[in-house]
Amino acid sequence: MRRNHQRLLAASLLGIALLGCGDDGDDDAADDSGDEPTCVPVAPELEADAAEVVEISLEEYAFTPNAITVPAGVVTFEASNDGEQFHELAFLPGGGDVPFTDEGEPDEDALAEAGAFELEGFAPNETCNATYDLAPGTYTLFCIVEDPEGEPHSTNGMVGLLTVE
Ligand SMILES: [Cu+2]
Repeated sequence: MRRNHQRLLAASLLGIALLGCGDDGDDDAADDSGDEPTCVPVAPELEADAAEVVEISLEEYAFTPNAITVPAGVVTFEASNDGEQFHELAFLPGGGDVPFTDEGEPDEDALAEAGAFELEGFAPNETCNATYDLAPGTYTLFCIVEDPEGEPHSTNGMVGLLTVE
């Protein structure tokens, strides 16, 4: 499912690039790279209710900080992609390891069953916010965007621990 998503994303980026050739007048002047933003914020309408804003840096292959404690309730994660690849910020309620299938792929069914949720992957040099109303417990933070060798970033150590008190 994620692979399909990435293919679609690649196709849509290509589409944007092609459209861009004949549509220079609509370029976003505020974005000096000229690229379309890839961030899809989660629940921006809840940000005003956030009791805490957590800044987190995403890069190859780590979250910084990689251990975070927040109070239960509405929390905004302000995620900066400081790396050179796309990164996501995904949450696995209950903590523990990211589940994998027998084929060695991240187990999307098991993740869905566990109630995993995510800030979708976004491009380098972007900052993207995700706001959630969090219940107490532990959550594994992870990124399973694939590296150039096709390995999920989590396998390279891109994991962390969120404790909600
Ligand atoms: Cu990543």
